[in-house]
Amino acid sequence: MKQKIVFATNNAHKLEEVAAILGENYEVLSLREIGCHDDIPETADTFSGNAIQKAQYIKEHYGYDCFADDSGLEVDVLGGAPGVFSARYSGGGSEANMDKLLHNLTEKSERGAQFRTVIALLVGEETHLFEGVVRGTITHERRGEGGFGYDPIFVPEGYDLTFAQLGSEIKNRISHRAKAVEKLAEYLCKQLKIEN
Ligand code: ITT
Repeated sequence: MKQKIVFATNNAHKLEEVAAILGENYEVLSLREIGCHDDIPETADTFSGNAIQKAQYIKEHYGYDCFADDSGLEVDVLGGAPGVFSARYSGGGSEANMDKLLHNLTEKSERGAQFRTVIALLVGEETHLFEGVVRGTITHERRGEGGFGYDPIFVPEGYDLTFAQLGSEIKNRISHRAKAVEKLAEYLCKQLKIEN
């Protein structure tokens, strides 16, 4: 039987990626599927703080064991910005966020960056954190149509194409989210074996 688990996110792209990475043994329930249409608060100043806050909100208001991720892009030469503000960097959507970032990197040759995800899993009274990082560089212009957020301007280390060009199969194997979700899956799998 599939193990049901709630993913506390309003981002449909993240939900799709995580369901694909977790694979057939899990049924990942969206917030809509548990009847939640709330704007979940996200006011901490760290990824882990925000991930815990989002998961705790669902646990407190809806009673489900669940996990949430907080993630973002950290650019070396900008001191780790946009970081926890990745979704709200420009005040507009993804296009405006990329415009602002490319503008802030104009004429900068040092373009190292990383995507980072922290997943908080709340089961019973326990909280567990899982982290994933992928290093790469920021391009000078958008390339590719796939993915979401900053994917068209991020080239992961070891590749020449952006996440948006590489497609979901490769991204879901090497991304920050993939690395964190693999650790989550390993943990859930171990728990399941202990319980049965
Ligand atoms: P939830 O809080 O509802 O989960 P969100 O989109 O607000 O959804 P975050 O707070 O974690 O998610 O913000 C992450 C932002 O960082 C996201 O909106 C993107 O702009 C960027 N980001 C995170 N992971 C990404 C990825 O895999 N590819 C491209 N951009 C990503």
